[in-house]
Amino acid sequence: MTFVLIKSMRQILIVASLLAAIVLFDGCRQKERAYFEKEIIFPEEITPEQKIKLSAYLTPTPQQYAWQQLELTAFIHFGMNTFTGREWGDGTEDPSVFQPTDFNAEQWVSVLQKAGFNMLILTAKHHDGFCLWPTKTTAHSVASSPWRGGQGDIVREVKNACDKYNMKFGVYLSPWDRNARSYGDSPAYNHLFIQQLTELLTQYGRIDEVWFDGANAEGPNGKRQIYDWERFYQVIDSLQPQSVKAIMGNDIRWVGNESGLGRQTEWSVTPLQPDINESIVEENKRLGVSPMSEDLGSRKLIGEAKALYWYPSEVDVSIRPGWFYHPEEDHQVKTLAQLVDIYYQSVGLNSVLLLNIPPDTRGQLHEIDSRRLIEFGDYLSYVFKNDKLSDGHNAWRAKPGDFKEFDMKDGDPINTILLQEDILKGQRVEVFKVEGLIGSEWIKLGEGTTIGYKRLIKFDDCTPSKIRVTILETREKAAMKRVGAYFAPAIDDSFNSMPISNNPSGWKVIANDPLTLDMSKTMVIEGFTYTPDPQKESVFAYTVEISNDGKNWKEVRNNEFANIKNNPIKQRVMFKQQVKTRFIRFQSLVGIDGGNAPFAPTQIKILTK
Ligand code: FUL
Repeated sequence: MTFVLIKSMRQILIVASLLAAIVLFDGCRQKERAYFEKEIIFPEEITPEQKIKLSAYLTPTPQQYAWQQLELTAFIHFGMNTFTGREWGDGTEDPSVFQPTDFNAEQWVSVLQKAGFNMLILTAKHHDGFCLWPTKTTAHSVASSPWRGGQGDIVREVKNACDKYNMKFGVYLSPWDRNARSYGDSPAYNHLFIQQLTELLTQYGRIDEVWFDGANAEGPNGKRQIYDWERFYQVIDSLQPQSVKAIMGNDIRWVGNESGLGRQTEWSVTPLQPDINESIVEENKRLGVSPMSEDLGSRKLIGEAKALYWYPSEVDVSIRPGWFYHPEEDHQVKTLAQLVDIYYQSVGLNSVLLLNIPPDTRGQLHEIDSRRLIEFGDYLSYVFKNDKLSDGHNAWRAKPGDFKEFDMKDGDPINTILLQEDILKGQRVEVFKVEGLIGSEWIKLGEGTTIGYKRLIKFDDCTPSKIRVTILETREKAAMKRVGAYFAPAIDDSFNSMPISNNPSGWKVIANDPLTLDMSKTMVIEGFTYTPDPQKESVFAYTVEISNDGKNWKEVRNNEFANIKNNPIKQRVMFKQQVKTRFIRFQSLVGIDGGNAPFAPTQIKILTK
């Protein structure tokens, strides 16, 4: 407590001298001022206007900044519920029920890595209290299960796989524990919880995120557990100082829903207090804010605040209806279009996406989920590796009303603009607009409020020759880091698009030129997609043939990718009517530059219903 007080007094002194500088230097901007990492505590005499100005100098800690750049992170809910079919176990489950039949952590991590994910957070203990590592604190763990003869350690195997694939690793440790007898007897349970935390943070090497769930209820006998958050944080800060603490942790804020929806106005600078103790809860009440509030950073709110925090948002959502695997939800895996929407509404709205993919009872990601993840990763890299601006990487400073024009590389269509502020210089933009020069007219493509680390704006396909970004309102001169323009192809979810290479159903490429595929059984096919490779000459004219025995072939398509030279995007070809076939072959007749340009297995996806 004394420490907190001294820290606060020091803060107030720093803020007071900064304030003096602002008053003194107002109107004379050549001097770059000091920044505040993670928090600013306001002195009492400060005006609302001065608070707004100061808010522009708040920045993330290095840990928060590293985390923000991960963008795509994966949640893995795996545990007792996987085997009981429940979402919340009650803690009375028999450990013998936990028995993955073909556990393979490398399968999880390799799929996630291919799909572009940068961190995996594992439910080391969910609310049922069953620990996925052989903890000394309770017998309710993998050590009491028949899996690997009681010698197994899920946390270890997952961490080893993450290390092998260069994937960051985090742990979810549920404070609410429906198995621990001490739960509700506050000091005793806090002691147990700290021991569990210590085991996880000392036995597995580097941990980059610790996720404390907010879900909570009374312990046995109706006793309410009072958690010692301050001590939990100290344990993490001392054992894994590079780690961020999420949700009931003071580095990363829950976005406020589990549907994958960010806010249109998303301030990482907020008066919502991240630490948890009674006076803080009171202060949040006074301001009327909680992680679910729509407004977490307006001028009005800041005007009423006593302090501000860098407390950025994380969007957690499951690829399936539940957080744990249930076979009856196999047909409810989110579609590619839904996942891409979620991406635009999380990463594209100044948040990190934490997408949950629950392994099945084998202990592997289900084929449907794996395929969808790879499609998702392929789609994102296809879109965002093709920036259509030639000069969007140049940083620029913007005061209200300032704009900058950017050149499009060629006459490609676009439908997405990416904007980034340099958040190491604070989050400052309050209103912006984006226009495109179409013919001789500037047409508004989109507008918005906050930008922050990243903002994506989606609009109808168009082909401007220039892009103009105008910063209309800011809290201080904004530091713009990056502008990008992209084309995101429309996604038709009424079809399944099946990859040929690494096909989950074991399809085989039996010849490369012409590209010939054996699907091992008769399939009903609606068409195919072809994604040109910018490094290679694209196919121009082609035929597609089908066969049921691999010997007698029938042509079902003989055509050209008419505009592929000017618009080298994914081509979708639908057959006049669906075909039933076991074998299919794709013959390139000529490339766009007159050369021999065979189809490659990685470029083709088969569309089925
Ligand atoms: C919630 C929990 O109750 C769910 O089971 C899940 O773990 C989700 C991420 O958080 O609060």
